[in-house]
Amino acid sequence: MFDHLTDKLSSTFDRIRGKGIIRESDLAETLGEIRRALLEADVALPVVKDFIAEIKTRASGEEVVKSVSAGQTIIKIVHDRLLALLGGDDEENALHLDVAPPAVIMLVGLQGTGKTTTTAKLAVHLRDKLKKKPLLVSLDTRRPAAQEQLKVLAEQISLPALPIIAGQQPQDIAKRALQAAKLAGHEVILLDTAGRLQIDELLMSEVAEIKRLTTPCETLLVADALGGQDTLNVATKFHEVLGISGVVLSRMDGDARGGVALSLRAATGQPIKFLGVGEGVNDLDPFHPDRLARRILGMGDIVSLVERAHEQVSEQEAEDAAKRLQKGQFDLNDLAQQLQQMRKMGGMSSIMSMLPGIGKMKKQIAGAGMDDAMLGRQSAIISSMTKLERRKPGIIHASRKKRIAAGSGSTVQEVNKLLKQFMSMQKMMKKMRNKGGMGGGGMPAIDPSQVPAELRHLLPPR
Ligand SMILES: Nc1nc2c(ncn2[C@@H]2O[C@H](COP(=O)(O)OP(=O)(O)O)[C@@H](O)[C@H]2O)c(=O)[nH]1
Ligand SMILES: [Mg+2]
Repeated sequence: MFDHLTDKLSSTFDRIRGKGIIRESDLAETLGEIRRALLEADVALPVVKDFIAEIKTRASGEEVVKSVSAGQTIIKIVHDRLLALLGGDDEENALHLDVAPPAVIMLVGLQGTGKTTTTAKLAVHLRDKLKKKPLLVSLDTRRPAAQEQLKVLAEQISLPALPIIAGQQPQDIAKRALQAAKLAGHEVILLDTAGRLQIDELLMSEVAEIKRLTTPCETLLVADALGGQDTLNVATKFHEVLGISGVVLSRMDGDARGGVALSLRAATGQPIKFLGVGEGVNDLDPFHPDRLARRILGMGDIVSLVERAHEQVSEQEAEDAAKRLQKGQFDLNDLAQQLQQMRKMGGMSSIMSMLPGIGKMKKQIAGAGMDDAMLGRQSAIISSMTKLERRKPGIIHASRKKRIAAGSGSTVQEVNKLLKQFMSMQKMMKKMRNKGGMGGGGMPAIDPSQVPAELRHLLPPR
Protein backbone atom coordinates (compact mmCIF):
# COMPACT_ATOMS: atom_id res chain seq x y z
CA MET A 1 0.00 0.00 0.00
CA PHE A 2 1.13 3.53 -0.78
CA ASP A 3 4.19 2.14 -2.59
CA HIS A 4 3.88 4.36 -5.59
CA LEU A 5 3.14 7.45 -3.53
CA THR A 6 6.07 6.73 -1.25
CA ASP A 7 8.41 6.27 -4.20
CA LYS A 8 7.34 9.57 -5.70
CA LEU A 9 7.52 11.57 -2.50
CA SER A 10 10.84 10.02 -1.49
CA SER A 11 12.48 11.04 -4.72
CA THR A 12 11.05 14.54 -4.43
CA PHE A 13 12.42 14.80 -0.93
CA ASP A 14 15.78 13.38 -1.91
CA ARG A 15 16.19 16.30 -4.26
CA ILE A 16 15.53 18.95 -1.64
CA ARG A 17 16.71 17.27 1.56
CA GLY A 18 20.26 18.56 1.57
CA LYS A 19 19.44 21.99 0.21
CA GLY A 20 20.18 24.96 2.40
CA ILE A 21 18.49 27.48 0.23
CA ILE A 22 15.31 26.87 -1.71
CA ARG A 23 14.30 29.31 -4.39
CA GLU A 24 10.68 30.09 -5.16
CA SER A 25 10.99 28.14 -8.39
CA ASP A 26 12.32 25.07 -6.52
CA LEU A 27 9.40 25.31 -4.15
CA ALA A 28 6.91 25.57 -6.98
CA GLU A 29 8.43 22.51 -8.62
CA THR A 30 8.38 20.54 -5.37
CA LEU A 31 4.75 21.42 -4.74
CA GLY A 32 3.90 20.43 -8.31
CA GLU A 33 5.49 17.04 -7.79
CA ILE A 34 3.68 16.46 -4.49
CA ARG A 35 0.41 17.47 -6.10
CA ARG A 36 0.90 15.05 -8.97
CA ALA A 37 1.90 12.24 -6.63
CA LEU A 38 -1.25 12.73 -4.54
CA LEU A 39 -3.52 12.87 -7.57
CA GLU A 40 -1.94 9.74 -9.00
CA ALA A 41 -2.61 8.06 -5.66
CA ASP A 42 -6.30 8.91 -6.17
CA VAL A 43 -6.58 11.46 -3.41
CA ALA A 44 -9.72 13.53 -3.92
CA LEU A 45 -9.07 16.76 -5.82
CA PRO A 46 -10.40 19.23 -3.21
CA VAL A 47 -8.27 17.49 -0.58
CA VAL A 48 -5.17 17.81 -2.74
CA LYS A 49 -5.88 21.48 -3.42
CA ASP A 50 -6.23 22.33 0.25
CA PHE A 51 -3.19 20.29 1.15
CA ILE A 52 -0.94 22.00 -1.39
CA ALA A 53 -2.29 25.43 -0.48
CA GLU A 54 -1.51 24.88 3.19
CA ILE A 55 2.01 23.72 2.51
CA LYS A 56 2.56 26.65 0.22
CA THR A 57 1.43 29.14 2.83
CA ARG A 58 3.63 27.61 5.48
CA ALA A 59 6.65 27.12 3.26
CA SER A 60 6.84 30.32 1.31
CA GLY A 61 7.63 32.55 4.25
CA GLU A 62 11.04 34.22 3.96
CA GLU A 63 12.35 32.44 7.02
CA VAL A 64 11.67 28.96 5.59
CA VAL A 65 12.94 29.47 2.09
CA LYS A 66 16.08 31.14 3.28
CA SER A 67 16.66 29.15 6.47
CA VAL A 68 19.86 27.13 6.74
CA SER A 69 18.11 23.84 6.14
CA ALA A 70 15.20 24.84 3.96
CA GLY A 71 14.90 21.35 2.47
CA GLN A 72 14.48 19.71 5.86
CA THR A 73 12.02 22.36 6.96
CA ILE A 74 9.81 21.74 3.96
CA ILE A 75 9.89 17.99 4.53
CA LYS A 76 8.83 18.64 8.11
CA ILE A 77 5.96 20.84 6.96
CA VAL A 78 4.73 18.16 4.54
CA HIS A 79 4.98 15.57 7.29
CA ASP A 80 2.98 17.69 9.72
CA ARG A 81 0.26 18.50 7.21
CA LEU A 82 0.01 14.84 6.18
CA LEU A 83 -0.34 13.88 9.82
CA ALA A 84 -3.14 16.41 10.26
CA LEU A 85 -4.82 15.08 7.12
CA LEU A 86 -4.71 11.52 8.42
CA GLY A 87 -6.15 12.47 11.74
CA GLY A 88 -3.71 13.96 14.17
CA ASP A 89 -3.52 11.86 17.27
CA ASP A 90 -3.92 8.18 18.04
CA GLU A 91 -6.50 8.81 20.74
CA GLU A 92 -9.19 9.77 18.27
CA ASN A 93 -8.47 6.77 16.08
CA ALA A 94 -8.70 4.25 18.92
CA LEU A 95 -11.78 2.26 19.88
CA HIS A 96 -13.78 3.85 22.65
CA LEU A 97 -15.40 1.19 24.76
CA ASP A 98 -15.50 2.90 28.13
CA VAL A 99 -19.17 2.34 28.94
CA ALA A 100 -20.93 0.01 31.33
CA PRO A 101 -20.66 -3.45 29.73
CA PRO A 102 -21.75 -4.77 27.40
CA ALA A 103 -20.25 -2.22 25.01
CA VAL A 104 -21.86 -2.48 21.60
CA ILE A 105 -19.90 -2.09 18.37
CA MET A 106 -22.12 -1.94 15.31
CA LEU A 107 -20.68 -2.53 11.86
CA VAL A 108 -22.50 -1.00 8.93
CA GLY A 109 -21.87 -0.58 5.23
CA LEU A 110 -22.79 -1.72 1.77
CA GLN A 111 -22.85 -5.36 0.77
CA GLY A 112 -19.50 -7.04 0.12
CA THR A 113 -17.33 -4.39 1.73
CA GLY A 114 -16.08 -6.77 4.40
CA LYS A 115 -18.43 -6.29 7.37
CA THR A 116 -18.65 -9.93 8.34
CA THR A 117 -14.93 -10.54 7.91
CA THR A 118 -14.18 -7.37 9.87
CA THR A 119 -16.51 -8.51 12.67
CA ALA A 120 -14.34 -11.60 13.12
CA LYS A 121 -11.11 -9.60 12.82
CA LEU A 122 -12.30 -7.13 15.44
CA ALA A 123 -13.31 -9.98 17.75
CA VAL A 124 -9.76 -11.37 17.56
CA HIS A 125 -8.34 -7.90 18.16
CA LEU A 126 -10.59 -7.38 21.18
CA ARG A 127 -9.66 -10.73 22.68
CA ASP A 128 -5.93 -10.75 21.95
CA LYS A 129 -4.98 -7.09 22.26
CA LEU A 130 -7.59 -5.56 24.52
CA LYS A 131 -8.24 -8.67 26.64
CA LYS A 132 -12.01 -8.40 26.26
CA LYS A 133 -14.66 -11.10 25.96
CA PRO A 134 -16.63 -10.41 22.78
CA LEU A 135 -19.87 -11.95 21.53
CA LEU A 136 -20.39 -12.12 17.77
CA VAL A 137 -23.89 -11.42 16.49
CA SER A 138 -25.18 -11.45 12.94
CA LEU A 139 -28.21 -9.29 12.19
CA ASP A 140 -28.02 -10.05 8.48
CA THR A 141 -31.31 -11.81 7.88
CA ARG A 142 -31.47 -10.66 4.26
CA ARG A 143 -28.77 -12.64 2.59
CA PRO A 144 -29.16 -16.39 2.75
CA ALA A 145 -26.47 -18.03 4.87
CA ALA A 146 -25.09 -14.70 6.07
CA GLN A 147 -25.69 -15.67 9.70
CA GLU A 148 -24.02 -19.03 9.14
CA GLN A 149 -21.00 -17.26 7.62
CA LEU A 150 -20.41 -15.42 10.88
CA LYS A 151 -21.06 -18.55 12.92
CA VAL A 152 -18.41 -20.46 10.97
CA LEU A 153 -15.92 -17.62 11.41
CA ALA A 154 -16.63 -17.53 15.15
CA GLU A 155 -15.92 -21.25 15.35
CA GLN A 156 -12.66 -20.76 13.48
CA ILE A 157 -11.45 -18.20 16.00
CA SER A 158 -12.93 -20.09 18.97
CA LEU A 159 -15.19 -17.27 20.07
CA PRO A 160 -18.91 -17.45 20.87
CA ALA A 161 -21.58 -16.36 18.41
CA LEU A 162 -25.16 -15.76 19.43
CA PRO A 163 -27.14 -18.91 18.48
CA ILE A 164 -29.20 -18.46 15.34
CA ILE A 165 -32.98 -18.60 15.64
CA ALA A 166 -34.48 -19.05 12.20
CA GLY A 167 -36.96 -16.37 11.17
CA GLN A 168 -36.11 -13.92 13.94
CA GLN A 169 -35.98 -10.25 12.88
CA PRO A 170 -32.84 -8.13 13.31
CA GLN A 171 -34.38 -5.93 16.01
CA ASP A 172 -35.30 -8.98 18.08
CA ILE A 173 -31.91 -10.59 17.55
CA ALA A 174 -30.29 -7.39 18.81
CA LYS A 175 -32.40 -7.41 21.97
CA ARG A 176 -31.63 -11.07 22.54
CA ALA A 177 -27.91 -10.32 22.12
CA LEU A 178 -28.01 -7.67 24.85
CA GLN A 179 -29.68 -10.07 27.27
CA ALA A 180 -27.36 -12.94 26.41
CA ALA A 181 -24.27 -10.76 26.86
CA LYS A 182 -25.43 -9.58 30.26
CA LEU A 183 -26.14 -13.12 31.39
CA ALA A 184 -22.89 -14.61 30.12
CA GLY A 185 -20.70 -11.66 31.02
CA HIS A 186 -19.58 -10.63 27.54
CA GLU A 187 -17.94 -7.23 27.70
CA VAL A 188 -18.39 -6.37 24.04
CA ILE A 189 -21.08 -7.21 21.51
CA LEU A 190 -20.15 -7.06 17.85
CA LEU A 191 -23.18 -6.46 15.64
CA ASP A 192 -22.71 -7.45 12.01
CA THR A 193 -25.52 -5.84 10.03
CA ALA A 194 -27.01 -6.42 6.59
CA GLY A 195 -25.80 -4.40 3.63
CA ARG A 196 -27.24 -3.42 0.26
CA LEU A 197 -25.71 -2.92 -3.12
CA GLN A 198 -26.70 0.73 -2.83
CA ILE A 199 -27.81 2.94 -0.02
CA ASP A 200 -31.59 2.85 0.28
CA GLU A 201 -34.19 4.06 2.74
CA LEU A 202 -35.03 0.61 3.98
CA LEU A 203 -31.44 -0.24 4.82
CA MET A 204 -30.96 3.06 6.57
CA SER A 205 -34.13 2.87 8.64
CA GLU A 206 -33.31 -0.69 9.68
CA VAL A 207 -29.81 0.16 10.90
CA ALA A 208 -31.07 3.38 12.50
CA GLU A 209 -33.65 1.36 14.42
CA ILE A 210 -31.00 -1.10 15.60
CA LYS A 211 -28.76 1.76 16.60
CA ARG A 212 -31.58 3.26 18.67
CA LEU A 213 -32.25 -0.08 20.35
CA THR A 214 -28.66 -0.89 21.25
CA THR A 215 -26.99 2.54 21.70
CA PRO A 216 -23.61 1.41 20.36
CA CYS A 217 -20.50 3.14 21.64
CA GLU A 218 -18.97 2.61 18.22
CA THR A 219 -20.81 2.68 14.92
CA LEU A 220 -18.18 1.71 12.40
CA LEU A 221 -18.60 2.00 8.68
CA VAL A 222 -16.77 -0.75 6.81
CA ALA A 223 -15.73 0.79 3.52
CA ASP A 224 -13.77 -0.47 0.56
CA ALA A 225 -10.40 1.21 -0.02
CA LEU A 226 -10.61 0.29 -3.70
CA GLY A 227 -13.85 2.19 -4.18
CA GLY A 228 -12.36 5.64 -4.78
CA GLN A 229 -14.80 8.54 -4.89
CA ASP A 230 -17.79 6.19 -4.42
CA THR A 231 -16.44 5.13 -1.06
CA LEU A 232 -16.17 8.77 0.00
CA ASN A 233 -19.76 9.42 -1.09
CA VAL A 234 -21.05 6.37 0.77
CA ALA A 235 -19.18 7.38 3.90
CA THR A 236 -20.56 10.91 3.77
CA LYS A 237 -24.09 9.60 3.29
CA PHE A 238 -23.87 7.07 6.13
CA HIS A 239 -22.56 9.73 8.45
CA GLU A 240 -25.30 12.19 7.53
CA VAL A 241 -28.11 9.72 8.01
CA LEU A 242 -26.85 7.46 10.75
CA GLY A 243 -23.98 9.19 12.49
CA ILE A 244 -20.90 6.99 12.42
CA SER A 245 -18.05 7.12 14.91
CA GLY A 246 -15.33 5.87 12.61
CA VAL A 247 -14.36 3.89 9.56
CA VAL A 248 -12.71 0.54 8.95
CA LEU A 249 -11.07 0.74 5.56
CA SER A 250 -10.96 -2.75 4.06
CA ARG A 251 -8.87 -4.08 1.15
CA MET A 252 -5.88 -1.88 1.84
CA ASP A 253 -3.84 -4.89 0.75
CA GLY A 254 -5.20 -4.76 -2.79
CA ASP A 255 -3.89 -2.26 -5.27
CA ALA A 256 -5.44 0.55 -3.29
CA ARG A 257 -3.25 3.50 -4.06
CA GLY A 258 -4.15 5.04 -0.75
CA GLY A 259 -6.28 7.89 -1.97
CA VAL A 260 -9.34 6.93 0.07
CA ALA A 261 -7.28 6.60 3.25
CA LEU A 262 -5.91 10.09 2.68
CA SER A 263 -9.21 11.70 1.73
CA LEU A 264 -11.69 10.06 4.08
CA ARG A 265 -11.20 12.20 7.09
CA ALA A 266 -11.24 15.45 5.22
CA ALA A 267 -14.35 14.32 3.33
CA THR A 268 -16.38 13.01 6.28
CA GLY A 269 -14.79 14.47 9.39
CA GLN A 270 -14.69 10.95 10.81
CA PRO A 271 -11.53 9.11 11.86
CA ILE A 272 -10.28 5.89 10.31
CA LYS A 273 -9.96 3.35 13.11
CA PHE A 274 -8.62 0.26 11.38
CA LEU A 275 -7.23 -0.86 8.06
CA GLY A 276 -8.19 -4.25 6.67
CA VAL A 277 -5.11 -5.69 5.03
CA GLY A 278 -6.18 -9.15 3.91
CA GLU A 279 -8.81 -11.87 4.11
CA GLY A 280 -7.43 -13.56 7.21
CA VAL A 281 -8.76 -12.91 10.72
CA ASN A 282 -5.47 -11.36 11.78
CA ASP A 283 -5.31 -8.97 8.84
CA LEU A 284 -6.46 -5.88 10.70
CA ASP A 285 -4.15 -2.99 11.59
CA PRO A 286 -5.11 -0.32 14.10
CA PHE A 287 -4.81 3.04 12.39
CA HIS A 288 -1.91 5.15 13.63
CA PRO A 289 -1.69 8.43 11.69
CA ASP A 290 1.86 9.16 12.83
CA ARG A 291 3.19 5.79 11.74
CA LEU A 292 1.35 5.92 8.45
CA ALA A 293 2.56 9.43 7.70
CA ARG A 294 6.14 8.33 8.27
CA ARG A 295 5.62 5.31 6.09
CA ILE A 296 4.08 7.28 3.26
CA LEU A 297 6.99 9.69 3.34
CA GLY A 298 9.52 6.85 3.27
CA MET A 299 10.64 7.50 6.82
CA GLY A 300 9.93 3.95 7.95
CA ASP A 301 7.67 2.55 10.59
CA ILE A 302 10.00 1.09 13.16
CA VAL A 303 7.36 1.13 15.89
CA SER A 304 5.06 -1.25 14.02
CA LEU A 305 7.98 -3.43 13.04
CA VAL A 306 9.10 -3.84 16.64
CA GLU A 307 5.53 -4.59 17.69
CA ARG A 308 5.22 -7.23 15.04
CA ALA A 309 8.54 -8.74 16.01
CA HIS A 310 7.37 -8.96 19.60
CA GLU A 311 4.16 -10.64 18.53
CA GLN A 312 5.72 -13.17 16.22
CA VAL A 313 9.14 -13.90 17.67
CA SER A 314 9.52 -14.63 21.34
CA GLU A 315 12.10 -12.71 23.29
CA GLN A 316 13.82 -15.98 24.09
CA GLU A 317 14.12 -16.89 20.42
CA ALA A 318 15.58 -13.50 19.59
CA GLU A 319 18.01 -13.65 22.47
CA ASP A 320 19.16 -17.20 21.68
CA ALA A 321 19.76 -16.27 18.08
CA ALA A 322 21.76 -13.20 19.05
CA LYS A 323 23.90 -15.23 21.48
CA ARG A 324 24.69 -17.90 18.94
CA LEU A 325 25.63 -15.20 16.48
CA GLN A 326 27.98 -13.62 18.94
CA LYS A 327 29.61 -16.94 19.69
CA GLY A 328 30.12 -17.57 16.01
CA GLN A 329 27.91 -20.67 16.14
CA PHE A 330 25.75 -19.59 13.25
CA ASP A 331 24.73 -22.70 11.31
CA LEU A 332 22.03 -23.63 8.84
CA ASN A 333 19.56 -24.25 11.66
CA ASP A 334 19.95 -20.61 12.60
CA LEU A 335 19.56 -19.51 9.03
CA ALA A 336 16.39 -21.61 8.73
CA GLN A 337 15.03 -20.02 11.88
CA GLN A 338 15.91 -16.56 10.64
CA LEU A 339 14.09 -17.21 7.39
CA GLN A 340 11.07 -18.52 9.25
CA GLN A 341 10.98 -15.52 11.55
CA MET A 342 11.07 -13.17 8.59
CA ARG A 343 8.17 -15.01 7.03
CA LYS A 344 6.21 -14.87 10.27
CA MET A 345 6.74 -11.13 10.36
CA GLY A 346 5.02 -10.75 7.03
CA GLY A 347 7.86 -11.49 4.65
CA MET A 348 10.65 -9.51 3.16
CA SER A 349 8.64 -6.87 1.34
CA SER A 350 6.52 -6.14 4.37
CA ILE A 351 9.54 -5.81 6.66
CA MET A 352 11.38 -3.71 4.12
CA SER A 353 8.45 -1.37 3.66
CA MET A 354 8.68 -0.46 7.32
CA LEU A 355 12.38 0.30 7.40
CA PRO A 356 13.44 3.90 6.96
CA GLY A 357 15.01 5.12 3.75
CA ILE A 358 14.03 1.95 1.96
CA GLY A 359 13.00 3.61 -1.28
CA LYS A 360 16.51 3.63 -2.64
CA MET A 361 17.25 0.12 -1.49
CA LYS A 362 14.27 -1.57 -3.06
CA LYS A 363 15.91 -2.04 -6.42
CA GLN A 364 19.12 -3.37 -4.91
CA ILE A 365 17.14 -5.85 -2.86
CA ALA A 366 15.10 -6.96 -5.84
CA GLY A 367 18.36 -7.28 -7.77
CA ALA A 368 19.80 -9.53 -5.09
CA GLY A 369 16.77 -11.80 -5.43
CA MET A 370 15.88 -11.20 -1.81
CA ASP A 371 12.17 -11.67 -2.10
CA ASP A 372 9.51 -13.68 -0.33
CA ALA A 373 9.54 -16.48 -2.86
CA MET A 374 13.24 -16.85 -2.17
CA LEU A 375 12.62 -17.07 1.57
CA GLY A 376 10.23 -19.94 0.90
CA ARG A 377 12.58 -21.80 -1.46
CA GLN A 378 15.53 -21.47 0.86
CA SER A 379 13.49 -22.70 3.82
CA ALA A 380 12.43 -25.72 1.75
CA ILE A 381 16.03 -26.54 0.82
CA ILE A 382 17.17 -26.39 4.42
CA SER A 383 14.23 -28.55 5.54
CA SER A 384 15.40 -31.28 3.18
CA MET A 385 18.77 -31.53 4.91
CA THR A 386 19.55 -33.88 7.77
CA LYS A 387 20.36 -32.53 11.21
CA LEU A 388 24.02 -33.24 10.74
CA GLU A 389 24.11 -31.50 7.37
CA ARG A 390 22.57 -28.40 8.88
CA ARG A 391 25.15 -28.31 11.61
CA LYS A 392 28.08 -29.14 9.33
CA PRO A 393 27.28 -27.93 5.83
CA GLY A 394 30.88 -28.79 4.84
CA ILE A 395 29.91 -32.45 4.44
CA ILE A 396 27.31 -31.68 1.75
CA HIS A 397 28.93 -33.07 -1.40
CA ALA A 398 27.53 -34.05 -4.77
CA SER A 399 25.27 -36.97 -3.86
CA ARG A 400 23.87 -35.21 -0.82
CA LYS A 401 23.21 -32.11 -2.91
CA LYS A 402 21.24 -34.20 -5.41
CA ARG A 403 19.15 -35.70 -2.64
CA ILE A 404 18.46 -32.30 -1.07
CA ALA A 405 17.52 -30.77 -4.41
CA ALA A 406 15.13 -33.63 -5.18
CA GLY A 407 13.63 -33.48 -1.69
CA SER A 408 12.93 -29.77 -1.87
CA GLY A 409 11.82 -29.56 -5.46
CA SER A 410 14.78 -27.38 -6.38
CA THR A 411 17.93 -27.78 -8.44
CA VAL A 412 21.51 -28.58 -7.44
CA GLN A 413 22.41 -25.05 -8.59
CA GLU A 414 19.96 -23.60 -6.10
CA VAL A 415 21.38 -25.76 -3.32
CA ASN A 416 24.85 -24.59 -4.29
CA LYS A 417 23.75 -21.00 -4.25
CA LEU A 418 22.27 -21.33 -0.79
CA LEU A 419 25.40 -23.03 0.53
CA LYS A 420 27.63 -20.40 -1.00
CA GLN A 421 25.52 -17.65 0.46
CA PHE A 422 25.56 -19.33 3.83
CA MET A 423 29.34 -19.76 3.77
CA SER A 424 29.85 -16.10 3.01
CA MET A 425 27.41 -15.15 5.74
CA GLN A 426 29.35 -17.30 8.15
CA LYS A 427 32.61 -15.74 7.06
CA MET A 428 31.23 -12.26 7.51
CA MET A 429 30.03 -13.10 10.98
CA LYS A 430 33.44 -14.41 11.96
CA LYS A 431 35.02 -11.25 10.63
CA MET A 432 32.54 -9.10 12.50
CA ARG A 433 33.28 -10.97 15.65
CA ASN A 434 37.02 -10.59 15.28
CA LYS A 435 36.89 -6.96 14.34
CA GLY A 436 34.06 -6.24 16.73
CA GLY A 437 32.17 -4.33 14.08
CA MET A 438 30.14 -4.66 10.92
CA GLY A 439 32.22 -5.38 7.85
CA GLY A 440 31.68 -4.48 4.21
CA GLY A 441 29.94 -6.99 1.98
CA GLY A 442 27.77 -6.73 -1.08
CA MET A 443 24.46 -6.18 0.65
CA PRO A 444 22.66 -2.86 0.60
CA ALA A 445 23.69 -0.77 3.54
CA ILE A 446 21.14 -0.60 6.31
CA ASP A 447 22.39 1.59 9.08
CA PRO A 448 22.16 -0.79 12.06
CA SER A 449 21.76 2.12 14.46
CA GLN A 450 18.46 2.88 12.73
CA VAL A 451 17.20 -0.56 13.61
CA PRO A 452 16.21 -1.48 17.16
CA ALA A 453 18.42 -4.00 18.94
CA GLU A 454 15.78 -6.71 19.01
CA LEU A 455 15.55 -6.68 15.23
CA ARG A 456 19.17 -6.48 14.24
CA HIS A 457 19.65 -10.23 14.10
CA LEU A 458 17.03 -10.34 11.37
CA LEU A 459 18.84 -7.95 9.10
CA PRO A 460 20.68 -9.44 6.19
CA PRO A 461 24.32 -9.78 7.19
CA ARG A 462 26.62 -7.22 5.65
N1 LIG B 1 -8.16 -8.66 0.26
C1 LIG B 1 -9.06 -8.39 1.22
N2 LIG B 1 -10.25 -8.98 1.18
C2 LIG B 1 -11.16 -8.71 2.13
C3 LIG B 1 -10.86 -7.79 3.19
N3 LIG B 1 -11.95 -7.72 3.99
C4 LIG B 1 -12.87 -8.56 3.45
N4 LIG B 1 -12.40 -9.16 2.33
C5 LIG B 1 -13.10 -10.11 1.44
O1 LIG B 1 -14.23 -9.50 0.88
C6 LIG B 1 -15.28 -10.42 0.65
C7 LIG B 1 -16.58 -9.93 1.27
O2 LIG B 1 -16.44 -9.89 2.68
P1 LIG B 1 -17.67 -9.98 3.70
O3 LIG B 1 -17.10 -9.85 5.05
O4 LIG B 1 -18.49 -11.21 3.44
O5 LIG B 1 -18.49 -8.68 3.29
P2 LIG B 1 -19.90 -8.18 3.83
O6 LIG B 1 -20.88 -8.46 2.75
O7 LIG B 1 -19.72 -6.70 4.04
O8 LIG B 1 -20.19 -8.90 5.10
C8 LIG B 1 -14.79 -11.73 1.26
O9 LIG B 1 -14.29 -12.55 0.24
C9 LIG B 1 -13.65 -11.31 2.18
O10 LIG B 1 -12.71 -12.33 2.33
C10 LIG B 1 -9.55 -7.15 3.20
O11 LIG B 1 -9.20 -6.33 4.06
N5 LIG B 1 -8.71 -7.49 2.19
MG1 LIG C 1 -21.88 -9.98 5.67
